Amino acid sequence: MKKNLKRKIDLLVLSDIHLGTYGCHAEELLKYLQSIKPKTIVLNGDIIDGWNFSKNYFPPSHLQVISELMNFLTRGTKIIYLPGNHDEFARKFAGRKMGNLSIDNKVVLQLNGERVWIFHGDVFDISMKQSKWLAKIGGVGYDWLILINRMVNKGLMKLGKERISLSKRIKDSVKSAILYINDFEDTAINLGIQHEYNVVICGHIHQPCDRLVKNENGQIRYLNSGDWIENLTALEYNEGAWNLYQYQQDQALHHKKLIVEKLPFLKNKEIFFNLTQEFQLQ
Ligand SMILES: [Mn+2]
Repeated sequence: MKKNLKRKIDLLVLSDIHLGTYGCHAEELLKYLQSIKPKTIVLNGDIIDGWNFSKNYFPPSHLQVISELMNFLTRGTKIIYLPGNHDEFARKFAGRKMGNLSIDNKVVLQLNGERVWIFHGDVFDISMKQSKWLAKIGGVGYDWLILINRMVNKGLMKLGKERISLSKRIKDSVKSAILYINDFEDTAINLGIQHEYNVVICGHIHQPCDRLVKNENGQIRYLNSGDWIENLTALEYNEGAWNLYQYQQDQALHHKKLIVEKLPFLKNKEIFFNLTQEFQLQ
């Protein structure tokens, strides 16, 4: 039997997977998860998209991501889940621990003598606090945009033209979006320096980043794990070094076959039928 050589990683930071949305690249994420063996995983928010749950879109590949994370837990990987604004329902469990799984709002890790501060980052969104509903509409609109984008790209590919990213174009061209990203990063950096952390790690803005910042108050490394809608990125810490993983650059993985887990993903009707059978109510 061919031995499955999985890449060992001391710490993996993943965020903004947005399971349950059209934009989520669950299959690519699954391939990535199947290629690694992390000791600890920090799920840094927006893992499941609760806002879009009502649409009833949750394909098997999205369920398999959850299953794969459960497999990690049973194999001894520690998972620290820091919910974000899209999965804020889980924030009610902050401070709880169940075996290898713990839920919190933020975490401080000591890595190679460095103080590493990890949190999702929506706490900086004043607009979120003031008009949550507006932000929610924005979130749904974003998912529609991704869907329209996919159809446009299908058409473009048929015509032999290159794919485009509408949301990236909008983000890059709208001044307020650029300002927002800059503001977010500056806020995280300044707060991190103020609290004397060596590294600050966020998610939320779907903008992967790894940079060392020095200013008059001190210096810090700012990292952002990006997302699995547009950038398909993660942060890996191994043997004392950080690496911004980019699926798009990982050519070897593109050709690898996805192992589809044969799980009985039942329809609601079947689940209830089985239940009544199990209890002999029929
Ligand atoms: Mn978020």
